[in-house]
Amino acid sequence: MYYYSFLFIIILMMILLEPGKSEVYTVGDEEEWNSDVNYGSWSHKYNFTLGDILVFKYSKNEHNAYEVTEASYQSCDVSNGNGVLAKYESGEDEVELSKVKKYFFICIIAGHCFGGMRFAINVSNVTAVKIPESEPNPPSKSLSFTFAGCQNWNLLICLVASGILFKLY
Ligand code: CU1
Repeated sequence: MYYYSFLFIIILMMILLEPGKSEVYTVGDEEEWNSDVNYGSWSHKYNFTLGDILVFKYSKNEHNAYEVTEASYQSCDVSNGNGVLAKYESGEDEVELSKVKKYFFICIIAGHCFGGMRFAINVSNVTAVKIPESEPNPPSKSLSFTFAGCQNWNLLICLVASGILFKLY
């Protein structure tokens, strides 16, 4: 019986912790952050939520990853630093999506942005999206035949049910 309680707690924890888990996405997946990759289609593969992390992997000095405004994303123009919100240039940049908003990323090396090294993503709030999934969990109902659960049941039915379960275990 102790073993089953322990198992139940583990399962419950997995269910409760799952919605808040942040994901780590390597931009471009195995193709990483490079020329000749269609990042428009890459960015539509996933639902990005608050707290997720984007990792830009590329050869330092060959590329970079700038977070820019929508205008600079459209024009590929960040001359004089216009429209730049953040600069990432290490070659392995981790960018936490810490705001619910639309993010725009480009590479500012000449020709790369127009060549395809740009994408936009919509970051949504975890709780707003995941609420339907965390509604009453069926597992907790099927495991409510404990003595504590007897308060909610006709005592006789409950004791019989508990007796059956004890024999089964
Ligand atoms: Cu580039």
